[in-house]
Amino acid sequence: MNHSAPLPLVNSWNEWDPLREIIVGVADRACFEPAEPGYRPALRDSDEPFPTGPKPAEMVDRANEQLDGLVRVLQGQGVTVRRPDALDLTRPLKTPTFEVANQYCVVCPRDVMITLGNEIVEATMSRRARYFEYQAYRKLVYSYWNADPRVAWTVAPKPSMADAMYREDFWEWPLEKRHAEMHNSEFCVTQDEVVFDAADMSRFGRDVLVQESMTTNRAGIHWLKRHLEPRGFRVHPVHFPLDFFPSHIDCTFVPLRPGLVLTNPERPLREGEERMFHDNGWELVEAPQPTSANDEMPRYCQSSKWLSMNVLSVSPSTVVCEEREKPLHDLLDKLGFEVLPVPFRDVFEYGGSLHCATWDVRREGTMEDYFP
Ligand code: DAV
Repeated sequence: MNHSAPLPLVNSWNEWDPLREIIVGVADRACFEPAEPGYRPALRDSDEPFPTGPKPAEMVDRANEQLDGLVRVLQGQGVTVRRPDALDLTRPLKTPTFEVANQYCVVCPRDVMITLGNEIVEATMSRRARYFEYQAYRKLVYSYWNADPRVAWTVAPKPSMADAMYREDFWEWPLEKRHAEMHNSEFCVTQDEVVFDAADMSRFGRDVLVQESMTTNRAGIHWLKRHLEPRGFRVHPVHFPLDFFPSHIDCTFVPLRPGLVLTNPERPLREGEERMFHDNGWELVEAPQPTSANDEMPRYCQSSKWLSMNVLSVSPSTVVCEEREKPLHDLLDKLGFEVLPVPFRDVFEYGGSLHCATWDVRREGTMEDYFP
């Protein structure tokens, strides 16, 4: 790399190169996620209805404290940290094609925004309550885009999110139908419109994995292919057929450095899809069981226990992990990583852990070909 030329302000080609600048979410004014055709929040421990409306102030404060703790750890590593705008998320939304009672939160930029080299891509999103979440990041995007002509900015086509875009009976499918449909990768979103969340992607230099899921359909992957492949990327659709409710790849398949991916032992890749890794000498290492079972996750958390592996790389040798996940710390230690433990469980009910709650804007490095 040429060290005399400063990096473009937006420059991130993979999940692990040395981190220079990152966005960390904020919990201010967050609401409970509303039920909608693309989503059915539920309590694990009771049949009571899932709460609605704004989250109580003390919950928001607890999450913000932990988000601020992550910010301090990253700053301690010399990383520039910026934050999105706290939108007013509490009012009902009405567009020509849908209505929803309120928005959700701006805690998880990873779901909405992705850096692909020197380009920022805003995802289409898949849920009504998250349709306008990009607005929280627009000031940041403009600041990068105005300051550096090398920065590209693309907004993916917004879907209608009308009733017909969804298969609402998905949520009531009996287990047998779920088994059958899962192999066709058919979930709650139909294939008629381009739909993807940014967090279904994982970046490996020239190669970008995209998970087909509840939040990313085949039309979405097709759009990404047609957008990215002329720019020198290769887009690989991937599937984890044992995950009945797949959403976002970063609790399932998590690259940590060239040659090493942390994998989910309960969610193997579809047969054949691991070939590019084996053929190129990459090691797939299974994550240990999380320290909490699914029913021990925080009460309003809708994610699985595998938030344990939702780690954030500061460099190819330094990884931020949730502080309770000691078995994972030990594994990473054995693999030669320095682990920075951070308490983060109060953030889980906002949709994710350390990787979800961030969006890396600038890392060192350039487009490498790890799978020649
Ligand atoms: O395993 O529940 C959660 C992803 C959160 N954005 C899971 C995936």
